[in-house]
Amino acid sequence: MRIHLINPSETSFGIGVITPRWLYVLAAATPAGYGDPFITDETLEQIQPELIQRGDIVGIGIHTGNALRGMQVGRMARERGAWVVYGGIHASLFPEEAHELGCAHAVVKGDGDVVWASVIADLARGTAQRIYDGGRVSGEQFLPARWDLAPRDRYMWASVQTVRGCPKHCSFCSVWRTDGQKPRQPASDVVIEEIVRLRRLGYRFIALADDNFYPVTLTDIQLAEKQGNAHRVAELQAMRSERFELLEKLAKLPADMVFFTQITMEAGEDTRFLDAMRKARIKGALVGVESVTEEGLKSVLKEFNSAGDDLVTRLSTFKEHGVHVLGSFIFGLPSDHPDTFAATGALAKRAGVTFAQFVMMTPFPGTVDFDRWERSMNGSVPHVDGIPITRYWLIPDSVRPKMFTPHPTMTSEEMRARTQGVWDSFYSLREIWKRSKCAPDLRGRLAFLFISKLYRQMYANTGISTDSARRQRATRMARWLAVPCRKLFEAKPMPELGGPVGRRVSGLTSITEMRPRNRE
Ligand code: B12
Ligand code: SF4
Repeated sequence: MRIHLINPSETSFGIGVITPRWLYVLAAATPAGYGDPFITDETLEQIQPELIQRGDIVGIGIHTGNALRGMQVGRMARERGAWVVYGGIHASLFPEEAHELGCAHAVVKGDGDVVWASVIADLARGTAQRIYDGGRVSGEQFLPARWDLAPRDRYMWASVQTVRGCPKHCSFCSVWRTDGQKPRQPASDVVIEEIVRLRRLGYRFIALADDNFYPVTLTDIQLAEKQGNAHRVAELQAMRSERFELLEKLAKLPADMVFFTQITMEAGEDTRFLDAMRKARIKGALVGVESVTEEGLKSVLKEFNSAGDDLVTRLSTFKEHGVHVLGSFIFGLPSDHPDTFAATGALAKRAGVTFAQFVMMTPFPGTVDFDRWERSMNGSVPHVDGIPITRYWLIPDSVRPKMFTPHPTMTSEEMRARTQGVWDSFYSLREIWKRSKCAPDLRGRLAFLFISKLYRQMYANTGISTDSARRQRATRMARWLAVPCRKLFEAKPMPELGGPVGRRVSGLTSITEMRPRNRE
């Protein structure tokens, strides 16, 4: 009995930008007695069916965008006589779906870190349950990933998680519902140890796959103080201190390391935090800007974001403090009109964001938007190819609608074309070259140009409602660009790098310094 872990994808680029972390976390959760799992990341290459044999266990992790491909892979594995288990955010939200489609033997809801070993043991005994609930494991139970199993020459960035969950409740996001609103943080030394292992292997670019790297804001603390809630103040301060502790330890890692994270723009008012990020070499962050107008922000329940000129100031502050912004914007909100597209593109340029993504409003399951949309159908849901539109991820992409929530004034084709126009303008050679001034020399500027073009190809035309012709064109271009780009992320392994030395004071690790690795 062999264990397989498969990250499904319709599109394979040969090279991956970021390692899918779940694959290597589940590999770590696989009991040693079964040997190292066979890992296939289809964003690199498609699975070879002959690898799967009768009696093997196949774990497939799905989010909504790759659920359909995940079902195809599961069906194929079942036909070959394997036991098929689904997990991941989509399986957590729809645990019955893979069963109904005849693809699953078992489905895991929630975190796999702890429950995966019991699932395997049950399958081996022939006593598998239909559905397992892995729950939300505590920060101490997060498993560091098995990076020794990752192909070093295929990824640009590795991924490490420093916090799961987010206290906000944006209407288009399911994270706060699935991962919870209470942030869960592993001990900083555990995070550092994992990063050290990655650096030893030759990874120096690390994406912090966090939902929100800044889970406690200054406003949260002030509010709790105003309410006279001493317990809450202490709790928030402790969480904030843990963030600073991690940042200080990151700063002690080798000087060539580069980190990237995801964060709310509230950090723009906390320059002490931004400075600590800069020292920790967190050189960039995806910031969910979503909309540049107050109305737009209100409609996505993100009033804590700034709009207009305040937004420009907030985003510029990141850059002034050494943290580059990848601004993420949503188009297709009810308050959007034809002028919104160009205005958003212009604001992104004015605010000096280094990268930007412009995504079409998509009602992802588990979100407030999805619930609203489903309710708005009043029980009479249109079907496409026999599939209710509220299960759009199962509709083959050749007939899948391009937009799910109709806009009051614009057609979906108009919005798609205008969105593409913004991508084209933001990523025109001229604009990229202007932005490339942030690089120190000509080589750096050329590297910036390549990466910008690759980013545009990988993300502008690969959304869930993109048709296959567009996706194929984008994929061809991305495959071509990915090879030279990955070279830019290569680093010499540092096998001698030591791990953190911790001195425990009142149960807290207070001192961390890097030491040469003990050779014994
Ligand atoms: C980092 C990240 C990214 C990164 C890196 C992606 C990568 N290569 O890994 C980037 C920035 C590239 C990205 C892009 C996108 N992302 Co993203 N991303 C995340 C984020 C923040 C963390 C994912 C992560 O690595 N977590 C750490 C691992 C360890 O956790 P995990 O994947 O949940 O796995 C655990 C369990 O789910 C379970 N599990 C998972 N698989 C399996 C399988 C089995 C068999 C079992 C037993 C258990 C199991 O066990 C694991 C360990 O506990 C999540 C938010 C989240 N909380 O999930 C969003 C998230 C997954 N992304 C999301 C979206 C929408 C996108 C984009 C479509 C955004 C966009 N519009 O462009 C793109 C799509 C990219 C693509 N083509 O796949 C949504 C997905 C919503 C949905 N219903 O599917 C999420 C949930 C965020 C959100 N706002 O709602 N993303
Ligand atoms: S979009 Fe970001 S800030 Fe909003 S709930 Fe999701 S993770 Fe939190």
